[in-house]
Formats: sequence, structure tokens, C-alpha cells
Amino acid sequence: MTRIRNLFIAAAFALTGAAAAHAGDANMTKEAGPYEVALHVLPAEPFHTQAEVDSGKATKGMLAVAGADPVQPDAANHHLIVHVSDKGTDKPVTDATVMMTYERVGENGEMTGTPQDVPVVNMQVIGKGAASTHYGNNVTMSPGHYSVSVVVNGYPATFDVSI
Ligand SMILES: [Cu+2]
Repeated sequence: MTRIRNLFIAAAFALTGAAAAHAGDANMTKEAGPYEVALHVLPAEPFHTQAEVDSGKATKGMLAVAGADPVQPDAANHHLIVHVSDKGTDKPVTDATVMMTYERVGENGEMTGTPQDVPVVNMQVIGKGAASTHYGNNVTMSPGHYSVSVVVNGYPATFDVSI
């Protein structure tokens, strides 16, 4: 069931051009107001600036477009991100205001930690353009169960994630 769902999500991204550069190890989608929000937990990714891309120094990884300061992979272990698309048009939303926090959840569903704010970067996959826009950052998450709260332009969605 999960596998079919993941295939469906992968196909949806391929169709919208929001693409496959993230080979997901965990992902899921939720609705948040007029948006569809797809959460992915991936291995940490290097971030680069537009100048590094323009000079040819950076050909892979993430282009930081706007928002918070990127956390580089030497200080993190996962890339916690959301793709946001318009439910009506399926088009990626490139200028959303996104807030994210994650918090550990215990065996009985109780919150066991302090909510961690993710400094949200608006980023693109280098070479993939605006259609690959997504939001989040590299974070440090040890194996376990988490609740991830995402707010997109004021509309909340909550994800349960095990990593
Ligand atoms: Cu990214």
C-alpha cells in the first residue's frame, strides 16, 4: 500500500516537473487549505548560492533561493523538506511562506521532546529551475518517531514520520 502510494506521488511529481532529484526514503502528502503539501525526509544535501552555480563551481545539490540560512550537511543528517503545490492546478508554489517544526513522539503518542524549529530555506534543485522549488533545511534527527508540523501561508498540516 505504501509502495503504491509512493509510486503515485513519484508519478505526480514527474508530471508537475517537480522532479525526481530527491530519491525519497520517506514521504507523504497532506492537504493544507488550497495546497497539497508533500513531506520528504532525505539524506542531508549540500547547499549552494546562485554565484556558485553561475560560476560552474556547483552543479549538484540545492540552490538556496531565499529564506533562512542553509545548514550544511556536515552539521546535519537529514534533508527535511516539503514540496507545495496548488490543489487546483497541481502547479508548484514557488513563493509560499512556510514554517516547520518537528518533535519526538513517544511510544504512546506523547510528545517527548522540545519542538525544534526548522530554519526554512526556499530552495531549488540545481539545474531544475523554479518547478523544483521546495522548502525546509538540513536537520539533525536521530532514528525515532516524529510529529512534523508545517504551516503553508497560514494553513497547517501535521505529519507523522518514522526515521
Ligand atoms: Cu532541497
